[in-house]
Amino acid sequence: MKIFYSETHRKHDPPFEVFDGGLRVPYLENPDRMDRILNALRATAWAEFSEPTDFGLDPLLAIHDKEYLAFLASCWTEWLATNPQDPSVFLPATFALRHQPKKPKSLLGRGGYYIMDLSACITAGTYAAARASANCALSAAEAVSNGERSAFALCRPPGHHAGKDYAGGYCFINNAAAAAHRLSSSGNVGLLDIDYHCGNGTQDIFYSRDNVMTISIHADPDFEYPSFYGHASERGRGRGFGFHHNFPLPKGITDADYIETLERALEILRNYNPKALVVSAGMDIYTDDPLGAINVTTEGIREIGRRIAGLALPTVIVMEGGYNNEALGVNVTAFLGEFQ
Ligand code: OKP
Ligand code: ZN
Repeated sequence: MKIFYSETHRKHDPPFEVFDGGLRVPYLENPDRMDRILNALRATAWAEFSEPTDFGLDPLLAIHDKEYLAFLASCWTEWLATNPQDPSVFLPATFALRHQPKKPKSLLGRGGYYIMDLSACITAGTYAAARASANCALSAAEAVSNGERSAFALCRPPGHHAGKDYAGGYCFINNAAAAAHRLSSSGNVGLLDIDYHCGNGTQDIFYSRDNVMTISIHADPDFEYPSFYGHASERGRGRGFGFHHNFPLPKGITDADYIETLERALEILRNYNPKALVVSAGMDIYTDDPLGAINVTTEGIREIGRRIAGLALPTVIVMEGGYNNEALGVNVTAFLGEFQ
């Protein structure tokens, strides 16, 4: 299997994050996650590593707002120019309620407008890392368009919380959406998000479209981040109505219940009959994940991979979350191994 990976992710290494309640903790979405996955993949017989191609800004402008991307690009330089008290991260503490969408001029104002929460802090290398991450997803999409049965985009930072014009949940550019949009030029695309958290950014980007069917299986937003999106009642808008599905899950569910929900999602995809599939593969569904509260085992993750692979579609697998670093390698290889 072709795996697209860039060392550029290391430039994004925030020194801390702020948890609910205000506690400063080491950043959970850290470079060590990639090292664990890389080590496990290198030990397999089937992993074939490639550098991503640089696809430039156009494929990103197709899914993100121009001014939002400009904000990401210039934020760091602008931040340093303000002589901040703590120059290690850009992190606004005032957030926009978009009921009255007045775009602010100041840097911190734009931060509060374009960032959803305190986990998406920007550092010197964040924009470069996010661009490289998106290029991994676009490269995997290109490989699948050129006939590969599947390809893996080893993306970091992740992308599924990044909407048209906002960052959030460790995400800045929506890698899976970039891949799906690219594939949609040659036919309908299915996008299945199995990360523990609702893929609200992906939902936002494709909400009004009928040529990318988006499905997210995740912890119920009634108790879990991202709180404002991911309910079953959110079905799409306009011509996109009926082309988005959320499957909110209760706390504590185990393999068998997860697979039952997965089968309902797969049935929708079979009926849609897309030309290609993108999987937002978050491993935080794992039972021992520090951010997760459901109990899917490594064997469960392997079975999820087997069933998705059973769709027999050209498939781009995009790395999203997963924060039990010790278990990440074994879980990712268990999942990917089913696509051989
Ligand atoms: C990113 B991905 C919950 C705080 C949540 C952000 C979580 C982002 C998850 N108390 N902080 O979907 O794995
Ligand atoms: Zn997640």
